[in-house]
Amino acid sequence: MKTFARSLIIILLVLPLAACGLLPRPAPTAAPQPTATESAPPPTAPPAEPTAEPTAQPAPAAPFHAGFDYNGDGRSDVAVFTKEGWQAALSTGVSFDASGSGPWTANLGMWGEIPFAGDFNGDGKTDVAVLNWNGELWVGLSTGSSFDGEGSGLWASPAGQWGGIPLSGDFDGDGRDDVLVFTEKDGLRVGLSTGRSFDAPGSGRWNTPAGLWSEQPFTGDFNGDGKDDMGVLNWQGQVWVGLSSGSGFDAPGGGQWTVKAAPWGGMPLSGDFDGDGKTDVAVFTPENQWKVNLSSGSSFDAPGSGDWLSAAGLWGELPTVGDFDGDGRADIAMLNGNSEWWLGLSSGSSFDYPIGSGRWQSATGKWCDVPLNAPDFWRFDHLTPNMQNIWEGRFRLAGCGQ
Ligand SMILES: [Ca+2]
Ligand SMILES: [Ca+2]
Ligand SMILES: [Ca+2]
Ligand SMILES: [Ca+2]
Repeated sequence: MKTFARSLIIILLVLPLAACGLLPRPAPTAAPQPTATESAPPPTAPPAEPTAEPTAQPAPAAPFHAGFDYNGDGRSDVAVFTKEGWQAALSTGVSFDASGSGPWTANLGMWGEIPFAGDFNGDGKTDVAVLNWNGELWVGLSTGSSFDGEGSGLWASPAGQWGGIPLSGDFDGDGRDDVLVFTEKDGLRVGLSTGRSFDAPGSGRWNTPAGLWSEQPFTGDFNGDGKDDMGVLNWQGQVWVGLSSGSGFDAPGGGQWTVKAAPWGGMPLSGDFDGDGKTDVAVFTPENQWKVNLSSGSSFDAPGSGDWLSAAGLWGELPTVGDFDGDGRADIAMLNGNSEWWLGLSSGSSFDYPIGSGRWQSATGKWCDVPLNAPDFWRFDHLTPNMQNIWEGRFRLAGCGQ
């Protein structure tokens, strides 16, 4: 009933807009607008940040996360990392300008460090983190209106390594998100969260049958057992999965999973797009197609997989995934070169659910800002431009500083 009531309210709010033609599909926009250039950040010492006071954290109570929910109201939001700091754009279900949106104070993060997000203390509110040039992991815990909650600061971890790609997920299934750093030489380094550090017992290198450097990594609970897994899209358009046992990505059932379509050259994004509790993989292609590969628990070709129509998404825009309308199915949000957010809400079989899909008003999000948990290879290329890798030159942001 609650969902029905909310849907009804949304319908009543949005139908007049739709009738007036105010929710069009985005016209193909011009190339991203270049803005002021800036030089690459120097690899200098990290900012002076306050040392965290060790504090007890409440027992984890949050369910497995469905997205990135910075104020903990059940709808995913977006956050961006900017040269001026952190900003949150909180979802109302039909826009990103809920009360509390805007700049959020925090004591971490310098431009050039690699930002990511997760609910690291398991309180139901998504937190932010950075991997810095010293291989340190700094965390800013969400209070619901800022990222400087008690327990924020430098979190000890064996996982950090500059040059690696940080990803989040609850790999041991205890309700707190952990960190995985995908590295070139040291494989997969995991830091399990204690609620105030990433060095819980079991942290360290994790074995996996999947994942070679230069493949495109992503995380999610692909078999729906409550522990987040890792996967990669490789050059041959194959998807390999490492299922978490809680102490490694080598549980039975991992390996190459059949996909419906996952072309190399596309951008893999993970999310539970059909809301069945198992994380799926969508590959956004340069042809502006969404190839959705639904998880069966042992493959990515469950019924309903295929090309999904979408109200949003042009190649070159920056995508992120979350359950922005809070209906239990993961949606897509794209930040475009005009500093607009466009939403493709999942109906369970497409990204053009009529209520709420289209452009969302937002208090934050400019081109050159870094949307958190956008595909990691993009951030990697963007933020470490001198590092040679196969993606270099493909995902440059015009005018954002290379
Ligand atoms: Ca939290
Ligand atoms: Ca955990
Ligand atoms: Ca799992
Ligand atoms: Ca699913």
